[in-house]
Amino acid sequence: MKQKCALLLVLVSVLVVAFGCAAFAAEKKIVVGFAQIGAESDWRVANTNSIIKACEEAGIELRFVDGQQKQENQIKALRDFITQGVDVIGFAPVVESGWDEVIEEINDAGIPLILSDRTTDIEGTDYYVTWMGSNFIEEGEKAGNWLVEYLAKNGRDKDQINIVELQGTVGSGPAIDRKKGFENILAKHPNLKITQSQTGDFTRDLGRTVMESFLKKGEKIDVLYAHNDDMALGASQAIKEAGLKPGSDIIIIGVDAVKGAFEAMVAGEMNVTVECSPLLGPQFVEAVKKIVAGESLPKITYSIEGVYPQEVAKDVIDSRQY
Ligand code: GYE
Repeated sequence: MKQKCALLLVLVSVLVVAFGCAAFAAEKKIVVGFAQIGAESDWRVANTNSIIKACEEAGIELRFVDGQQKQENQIKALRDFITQGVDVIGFAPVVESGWDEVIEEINDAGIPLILSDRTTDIEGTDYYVTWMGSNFIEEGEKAGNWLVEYLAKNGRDKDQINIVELQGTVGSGPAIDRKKGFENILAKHPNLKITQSQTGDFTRDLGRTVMESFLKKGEKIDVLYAHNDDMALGASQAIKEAGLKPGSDIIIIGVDAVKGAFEAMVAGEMNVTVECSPLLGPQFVEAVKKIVAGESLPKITYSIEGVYPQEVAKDVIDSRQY
């Protein structure tokens, strides 16, 4: 009898442990580390919210670090994720260069890497699983093409047009490529010239102060091309303070298509915004799940995006999600 009881006890204990383990395995959350750039623009805030919400909804444990636009902060976050042994790392590199060492460490640790929004200048594509974001060269080209058409519509296609440019963060993918794309179009139109160009680091404050300095030079300015809407909106303030009308005295082109740009267009103070979607959260979560399940993914997934000129702003403003 005693022996039987002991056997039963052992059996019950084994079952309890086995069920416990199974339950634990079923509950074991996927842990993701995400090294974000910062909170420099409305675009970035929308991007962060999209990622946090999608992870929450999917029951993924997200370890989110805001790098405050500093590369060293992002490198530290990535190293911490390695130490913590997260399942997957998500990363939006603030600039393109200087990541070789830390990415090698991620690769050596065998942690799958998803690039979100921006890329690096590391050769090849083996170091990451998948990248999702926008085609920034195309965005610059869309901005240039819109300008060419707009000038033609307004009978100004033969005029000498002076353009000032507010660039994004120096060395970042979108700043390099939005400049390149825009210049690809200008190259076909010698009467369109960039007369002043400086970085505004994708922020509203710098957009305003750099525009102030452009205006102080006293040269004729026909067009402002800003690499994002936040800088365009900051610059618009400076234009008003100089006694000029943004959107009519100076044509204003932005990128992102954030709510603020639509409000400015409805008020007649901005002329166009080229869309760049920050709503990458759902796609990011899909990628994480597929990686954990051992499924394969495409190396690049570009967002599908449009161009919104002033004349459509009133009709679409309410449907905008960011
Ligand atoms: O356009 C800008 C942000 O990398 C696409 O970063 C992103 C850019 C976006 O700060 O507003």
